[in-house]
Amino acid sequence: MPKLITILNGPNLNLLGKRQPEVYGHETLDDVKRACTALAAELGYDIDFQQSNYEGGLVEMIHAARETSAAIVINPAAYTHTSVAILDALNAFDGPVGEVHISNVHKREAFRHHSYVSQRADFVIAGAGTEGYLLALRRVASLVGGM
Ligand code: CA2
Repeated sequence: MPKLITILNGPNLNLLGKRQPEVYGHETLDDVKRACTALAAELGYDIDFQQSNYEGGLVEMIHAARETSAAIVINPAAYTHTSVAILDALNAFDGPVGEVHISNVHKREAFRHHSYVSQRADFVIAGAGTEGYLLALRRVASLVGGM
């Protein structure tokens, strides 16, 4: 039976492809989900792909992943820069964690340069567009494979 990888998306990412294409591109979150599902199948994994606009919702999804998933890929969106709660939840997860940002946060405003989640993430991909999700998926799969 294929192992599961949880892919989590934070606030406002439901608007992906619908606003600010100059920053986040033209692909929608459904497009990203489709591409991740196809790559995961090639790699021998199933994915649980979710989005929430609520900090507590994301915390609960991370708790659920403790029981179901071999790895987490997370784009915490604005909570990247504010959420100790998401960091604490990720610290209670045992498998690999990849942090993804569609935009290059380091080329943007100073408040986007700090990430609480990076204190837990095994790697960070920023500025690769939505392809960053696929790169992260390959990397967590190889980390799970090597564990
Ligand atoms: O670059 C990223 O992926 C971010 O995590 C996106 C967050 C931002 O707060 C982070 O600093 C960097 C924002 C997500 C909002 O996504 C939208 C997409 C389309 C239209 C409006 C918002």
